[in-house]
Amino acid sequence: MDVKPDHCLRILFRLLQDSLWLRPRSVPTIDNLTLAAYQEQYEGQLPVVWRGAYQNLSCLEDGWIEKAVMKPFGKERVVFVGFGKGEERVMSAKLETFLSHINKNTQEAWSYIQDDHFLRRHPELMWECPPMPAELQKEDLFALAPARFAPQNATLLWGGRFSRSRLHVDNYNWTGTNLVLRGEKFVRLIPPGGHDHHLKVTIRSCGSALECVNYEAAADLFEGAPQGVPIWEAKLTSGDLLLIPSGWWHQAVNLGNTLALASGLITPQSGSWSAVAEVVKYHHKVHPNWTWGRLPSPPAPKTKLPKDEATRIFRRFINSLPDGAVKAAEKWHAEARKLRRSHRRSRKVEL
Ligand SMILES: O=C(O)CCC(=O)C(=O)O
Repeated sequence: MDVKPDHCLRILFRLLQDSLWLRPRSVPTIDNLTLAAYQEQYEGQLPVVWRGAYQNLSCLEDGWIEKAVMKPFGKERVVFVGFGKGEERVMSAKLETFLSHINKNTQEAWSYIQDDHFLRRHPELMWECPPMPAELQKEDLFALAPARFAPQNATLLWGGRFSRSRLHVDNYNWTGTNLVLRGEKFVRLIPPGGHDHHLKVTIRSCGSALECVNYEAAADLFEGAPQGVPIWEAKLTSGDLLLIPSGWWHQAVNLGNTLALASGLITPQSGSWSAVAEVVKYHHKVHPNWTWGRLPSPPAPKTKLPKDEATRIFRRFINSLPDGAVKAAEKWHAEARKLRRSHRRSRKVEL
């Protein structure tokens, strides 16, 4: 066979590219990252593990979880995902019952608390242990919106070995945060790009007060990751805060009894326009007849949006929301209140 040299070079280049892509790249871990350095080097660009973001907080001290969470709320019901016989089911049980099984997980059968309501029922826990540092929280553009549109953005994550989240992109393409308080987890991430067709993606409603599109993939990055997709990875231990840029796919697996808090925010350089686009995309499909006010124009692609421009865009977006979105958000809150009351009632009976 006559093989041309440029053909050989192309094959060599492809092999090199594949081997680089097959080998996951490490997410940088930075001790004592400053907000300015984060914004300059990582926000909207690359994931980073911020080690030491929580140095002086009592929630990282030995015994805090037992004293502040397990003892007072052991009899309260929590929402968890149970995996068995190849399927996941959303279930609920008393926290103490869940924890009594946490070391019994196997590869084939595990359970994982992924509860969006628990921390909202107990805001005092978040005063002691904010899911993200205050200086980052201050950057959240959602603060510009009326409270009825604010998403539930504090998830309690608690699971034993083998338990894992699904590969997904966070709602609103926001900047995701994942703070580990106890134990260890392994996280893999994929940058946004043209590789979604490798991941078997399902698109649903995100289920927030202000609806948006949610992306979840059938692919599992810990069980034969898809070929030709660039993967980044990090191992998080107690006190580590992972910051996930806008639009990055991610999935985590717990390596032992691991408690973490996940949250998110919309920052000027990571997702302000993309959050708008996700909300508009959802409503355009589901409520094509709703009337919007004047939407902001999209920023030029790949520009670094200054804070005042991002703020202007987000404000105009909020002001343009249709009446139907306002009513839907109010209905959503009424239902969430009912759910919280029913939890409180069940707590009273059980005590
Ligand atoms: O730690 C995990 O299981 C991942 C959680 C997560 O990505 C999320 O809640 O958005």
